[in-house]
Amino acid sequence: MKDMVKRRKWFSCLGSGALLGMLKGCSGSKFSFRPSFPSDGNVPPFQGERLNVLLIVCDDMNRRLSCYGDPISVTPNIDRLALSGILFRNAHNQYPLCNPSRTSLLSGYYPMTTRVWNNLDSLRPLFPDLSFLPHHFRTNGYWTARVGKVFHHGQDDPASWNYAFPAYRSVDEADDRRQTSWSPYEGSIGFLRWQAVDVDEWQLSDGRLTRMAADLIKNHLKERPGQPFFISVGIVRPHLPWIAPRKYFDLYDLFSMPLPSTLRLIPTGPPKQVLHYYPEVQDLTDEQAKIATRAYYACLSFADTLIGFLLDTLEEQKISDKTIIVLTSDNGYHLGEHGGFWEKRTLFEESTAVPLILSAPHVPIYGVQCLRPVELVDLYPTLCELCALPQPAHRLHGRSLVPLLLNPRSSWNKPALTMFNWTPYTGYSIRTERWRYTLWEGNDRVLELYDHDSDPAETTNLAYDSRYASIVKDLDALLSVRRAHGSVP
Ligand SMILES: [Ca+2]
Repeated sequence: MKDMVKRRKWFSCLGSGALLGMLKGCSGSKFSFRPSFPSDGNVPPFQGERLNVLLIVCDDMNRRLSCYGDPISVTPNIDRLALSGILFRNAHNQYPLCNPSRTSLLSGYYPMTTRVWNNLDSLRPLFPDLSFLPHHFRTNGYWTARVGKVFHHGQDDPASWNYAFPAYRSVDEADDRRQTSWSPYEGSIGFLRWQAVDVDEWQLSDGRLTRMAADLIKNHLKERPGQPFFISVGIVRPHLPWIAPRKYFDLYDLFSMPLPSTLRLIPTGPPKQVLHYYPEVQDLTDEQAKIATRAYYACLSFADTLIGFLLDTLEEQKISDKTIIVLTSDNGYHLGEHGGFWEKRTLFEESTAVPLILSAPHVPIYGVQCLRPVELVDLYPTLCELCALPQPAHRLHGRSLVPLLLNPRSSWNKPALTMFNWTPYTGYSIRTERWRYTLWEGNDRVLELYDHDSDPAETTNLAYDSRYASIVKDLDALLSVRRAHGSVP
């Protein structure tokens, strides 16, 4: 039976290239794609001309994307990026909140070691000399630049960049005023605020920053020909407030908006103390939930257009075959699941899972999906290996994804680990291909186990069902190994 499950998943890997190719909006794009056929062939080591890196980090973007199977999402540009690379279906952040997640991704350390667990903490008191990912590229001959929010606000690492544009919302005073003076917004429920605006993409901060990033790429090619770049672009949408040009709201029919099956189902798995609902948004009517959901989708499609603009820039500059592109997000986002969560900061799938698409021109396999559980902390060693850089002086906690890029069905025994602290508990959750296992440690130990083969919405906690005792035991051992690995610098 186990073998059958595995084989079925292998087939789904094989079929995904064709599936992606059928997605709406993929044809007629300017981004040229290689034909899609997976291969198990051996690949020579990465040599020769050093590749550029474009790292796009969105904010609070979950997997409601058509290339991830979402039935209504209009994200043609992310879809075409997926066609040119590997889409990781089971990728997870290490701490579902902006600053802790970004610090982990950029340092290569798990949050148990960074000790960065909120948006004000800094890694520097503990690790004053650590080389963040872009800094490591800079010291190895790359020209590095940041546009927008890459590190969290106030946590930027100046040594990482040859050039850094302002962070989001300091880019344009007029837009700052526009964003803050829209109060009351067109609509709001508690902290959920949205506005369909009658300006185009390029008058909003995310659009301005994206154009700046494109100009930066063009200028770099003129001014420093031959020097590879590492440019990271932080796109803040779909983070709140959900502001987007009106045409993106018009893409979605309000009454067709999906509502989660768990909208009014309070979970019984986690300790009650960690179910930190916001009362003002917990008990939305169906119509309110649909209005909020549409605003989120509008912002997803707005971000998608900006991502497309960056892909077009690489194409126009004839460097798409010399540039590694990574698209991801710092955390996922709940749209009402599990009894009315509208944010992240839980250890459920919607909060830990992030989109992750990696397109490297020298990887011969593309347009396929990988089902193995991977982590944002894996990006540091992956990008080092893809660009033939030495690993940094500190011991990275992640593992290079290159074996999965070369063969998305490679055996892979490492789960994805996400932690979250909510006094009086600290939770540690691992995701394998089939299971989510979560351990909450406080004055007592609380366990959760969900079977994603039969319960992808994570509604039935199997941890205390004796039939699953051996699975709990195995996963607990796996979690212990991962925690030990990630707790030592
Ligand atoms: Ca975030």
